[in-house]
Amino acid sequence: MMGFRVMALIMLMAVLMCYLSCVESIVRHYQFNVEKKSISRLCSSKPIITVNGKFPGPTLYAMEDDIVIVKVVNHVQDNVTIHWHGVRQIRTGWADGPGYITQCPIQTGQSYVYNFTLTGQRGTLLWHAHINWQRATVHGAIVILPKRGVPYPFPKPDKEEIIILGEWWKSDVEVVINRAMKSGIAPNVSDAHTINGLPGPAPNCTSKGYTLHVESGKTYLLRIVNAGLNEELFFKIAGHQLTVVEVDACYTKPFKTDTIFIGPGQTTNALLTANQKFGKFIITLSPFMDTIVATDNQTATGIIRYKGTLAFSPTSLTTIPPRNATPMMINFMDSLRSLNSPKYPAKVPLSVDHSLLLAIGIGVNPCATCVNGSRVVAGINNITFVMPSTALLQAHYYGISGVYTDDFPANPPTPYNYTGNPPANMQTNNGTKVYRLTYNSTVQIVLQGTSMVAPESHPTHLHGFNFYVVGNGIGNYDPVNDPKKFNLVDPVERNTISVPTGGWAAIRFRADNPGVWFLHCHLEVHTTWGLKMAFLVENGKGPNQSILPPPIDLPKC
Ligand SMILES: *[C@@H]1O[C@H](CO)[C@@H](O)[C@H](O)[C@H]1NC(C)=O
Ligand SMILES: *[C@@H]1O[C@H](CO)[C@@H](O)[C@H](O)[C@H]1NC(C)=O
Ligand SMILES: *[C@@H]1O[C@H](CO)[C@@H](O)[C@H](O)[C@H]1NC(C)=O
Ligand SMILES: *[C@@H]1O[C@H](CO)[C@@H](O)[C@H](O)[C@H]1NC(C)=O
Ligand SMILES: *[C@@H]1O[C@H](CO)[C@@H](O)[C@H](O)[C@H]1NC(C)=O
Ligand SMILES: *[C@@H]1O[C@H](CO)[C@@H](O)[C@H](O)[C@H]1NC(C)=O
Ligand SMILES: *[C@@H]1O[C@H](CO)[C@@H](O)[C@H](O)[C@H]1NC(C)=O
Ligand SMILES: *[C@@H]1O[C@H](CO)[C@@H](O)[C@H](O)[C@H]1NC(C)=O
Ligand SMILES: *[C@@H]1O[C@H](CO)[C@@H](O)[C@H](O)[C@H]1NC(C)=O
Ligand SMILES: *[C@@H]1O[C@H](CO)[C@@H](O)[C@H](O)[C@H]1NC(C)=O
Ligand SMILES: *[C@@H]1O[C@H](CO)[C@@H](O)[C@H](O)[C@H]1NC(C)=O
Ligand SMILES: [Cu+2]
Repeated sequence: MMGFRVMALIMLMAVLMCYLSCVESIVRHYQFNVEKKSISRLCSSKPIITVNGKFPGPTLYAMEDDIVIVKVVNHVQDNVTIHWHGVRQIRTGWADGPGYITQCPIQTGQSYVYNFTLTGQRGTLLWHAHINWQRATVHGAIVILPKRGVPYPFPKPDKEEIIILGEWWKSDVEVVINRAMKSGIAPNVSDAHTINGLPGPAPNCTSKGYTLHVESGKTYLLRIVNAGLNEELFFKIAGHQLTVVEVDACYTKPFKTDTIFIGPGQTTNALLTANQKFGKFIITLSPFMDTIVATDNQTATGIIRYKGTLAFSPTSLTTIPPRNATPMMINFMDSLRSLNSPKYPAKVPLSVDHSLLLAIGIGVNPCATCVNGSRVVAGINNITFVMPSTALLQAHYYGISGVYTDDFPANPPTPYNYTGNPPANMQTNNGTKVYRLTYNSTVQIVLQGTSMVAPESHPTHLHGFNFYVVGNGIGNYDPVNDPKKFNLVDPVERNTISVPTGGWAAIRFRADNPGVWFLHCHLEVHTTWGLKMAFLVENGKGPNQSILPPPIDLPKC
C-alpha cells in the first residue's frame, strides 16, 4: 500500500515537472470583475471602482512567452477599458486597451476577453484602466517571470515584494476632472499618496502605513510600480541603499542609489539588502516638481521592520528629497543603462528612416464659458488631440473614413525658441491625426518640452514598443551637435520616458509591430488636455507581419 502511494507520488511529480518544463508556453486565465467597493482604510466611505474588490487590484503573474487570457466584466455604470502597460502586443493591438484608440469601451453589463502573448518579455509592468481618470483606482502589477530554468542576471533574491505607488482623492476622480474641464483651470491635486493602497498617517486619517517585514542578511527584490495619475515620485528607505536592476521590464546594468525616481507608468526593480541587525526604518514617498505647478505635498510613509525588533523601538528617519530636486532626478535617469549582455543585447537602430521632432507642452485656448475666458489645453506640435467616437484601430482595419487623418506633422509647424520666453499666442489647433510608418522602419523621436504657460516634465509613454533613450538634455535640442553625444551602445530600453523640465529626450525604435499605437503624456491631466497622438504602423508582407483579425467579442461604440 505504502509502495503504491510512493509510486503514485513519484509519477505525479514526474507529470508535474514535465508540465512545468516540457510545455513551451502556459495559458494563464484571469477574470477581472470591475465593481464598486468601499475601502475603509482610505478614511472615506465613498465606494471606488476596483477590480475584484481590491485596491490595488490583483497581480497578474505569468512567465515569459505565456499566453494571457483576461475576461473583463463591467459591473459599474462607467465605461471600462484595461491597458497592459508595456506589453508589446505584437499583432494583437485589439488587446492593448486605450479607449477609442484600439477599442470601444466595455459598457455596463458587457464583457471582453483580452488575449495576448508575452513574447520575449520578462520583468515588472502594470495594468491599468485606460479611459477617463479610472486608472486612479483600477490598476495592479504584472509580474512576468523568466522562463523556467532561466536565472535573473543578478544574484537571486531571497524574497520578492510588489510595491505599488499611487495617488488618492477624497472626491470622485471623474468629478475632479469634469469640474476642471468645465472651468478651464487645473484640477485639484490628490489628497494623499499611497504605498500598496495604504496612505500612512494623513490629515484627518489615522490609516496605518505599509510595512515590509525583513530578516537581517536577506535580499529582497522590490518590484516598484508608479500607478499614480499626475505625479512623478521619489521613493526612499532610511539607512539602506537600493540596487536598480531593471526598469519597465528591461534589465539594466546594476547601480546603487539612495533614492528611486519614478514617473507614472514606469516600473523599477531594485534589490534591497537587509544589512542592519534590528530596527525600523521609514519608507518615504514624495512628489517631484521643479516648476510652478501644484502638487500633493503629503508624504506617504511606511516602514521596513526587521524580525526581532521590539515594538517600542524608534523608527529611523531620513531626509525627504526636496520637491524640486532636479539634480537627483537627472542623476537617476542618467545612471540607467541597458544591461547589453550577449543574452540581453541592446538592439539600438543605428540608422533612422523617420526622424520626428515633437514639441510637447501646454497651451491656452479661448473658452467663453470658462472661469478666465480661456481653457488650459495641451498638445503635440501645436495639435490638441481630439478623441474620436470610433476606435482608430477599427477605422484603420475596416477602412472607415472620416475618423482620423494621417497628416500628423513630423515637426512643429512654426519653429520657435521652445524653452525660451513663450510666444504671446499660446493657442493650439484641434485634430485627430496619426503619423504613418511602414512596417519595420526605424524611427527617432526627439520629445522637446516647451515652456508655454510653464515648462514641466512630461513622462511620455509609447504603446506597442519599447524604445531606447539615446540622449537627453536641457534647453532646445540641437540637431547638429546633440546627436554626436548619443549613446547608441547601451542606452536604457523602456516604454515611458520622463522628458526633463524645459528640456528634451531622444528615443529610437523599430516599427516592427503593425497596428495603431498611442503616444501620450502619462500625467493623466495632460492626456485629458490633449497631449496625445498615435502612430499607424502598416502591415508588412504576409500574415506574420500583419495585424490579427479582431476578436468576435470586441466591444462596439
Ligand atoms: C487567443 O488568440 C489566439 C490567437 O489568435 C487564438 O488561437 C485563441 O483561440 C484565443 N483564445 C481565446 C480564449 O480567445
Ligand atoms: C477641490 O479642492 C477644494 C479645496 O480643497 C475643495 O473645496 C473642492 O471641493 C475640491 N473639488 C473637487 C471636485 O474635489
Ligand atoms: C485665471 O485668472 C486668475 C486671476 O486672474 C489667475 O490668477 C490664474 O492664473 C488664471 N488661471 C489660468 C489657468 O489662466
Ligand atoms: C480635519 O478635520 C477638521 C475637523 O473636521 C477640519 O476642520 C479640517 O479642515 C480637516 N483637515 C483636512 C486637511 O481635511
Ligand atoms: C506644495 O509645496 C510647494 C513647494 O513647497 C508649494 O509651493 C505649494 O503651494 C504646495 N502645495 C500645496 C497644495 O500645499
Ligand atoms: C532661447 O531662450 C533662452 C531663455 O530665454 C535663451 O537663453 C536662449 O538664448 C534662446 N535661444 C535662442 C536660440 O534664441
Ligand atoms: C498654433 O496654432 C494656432 C491656431 O492655428 C496659431 O494661432 C498659433 O500661432 C500656432 N502656434 C504655433 C507655435 O505654431
Ligand atoms: C477646438 O475644439 C474646441 C472644443 O471642441 C473648440 O472650442 C475650439 O474652438 C476648437 N479650436 C479650433 C482652433 O478649432
Ligand atoms: C527588419 O529590418 C532589419 C534591418 O534591415 C532586418 O534585419 C530584419 O530582418 C527586418 N525584420 C523583418 C521582420 O522584416
Ligand atoms: C510565421 O510565424 C510562425 C510562428 O512564429 C512560423 O512558424 C512560420 O514559419 C512563420 N511563417 C512565415 C511565412 O514566416
Ligand atoms: C460609453 O461608451 C459608449 C460607446 O462609445 C458611448 O456611446 C457612451 O456614451 C459611453 N457612456 C458613458 C457613460 O460615457
Ligand atoms: Cu499607458
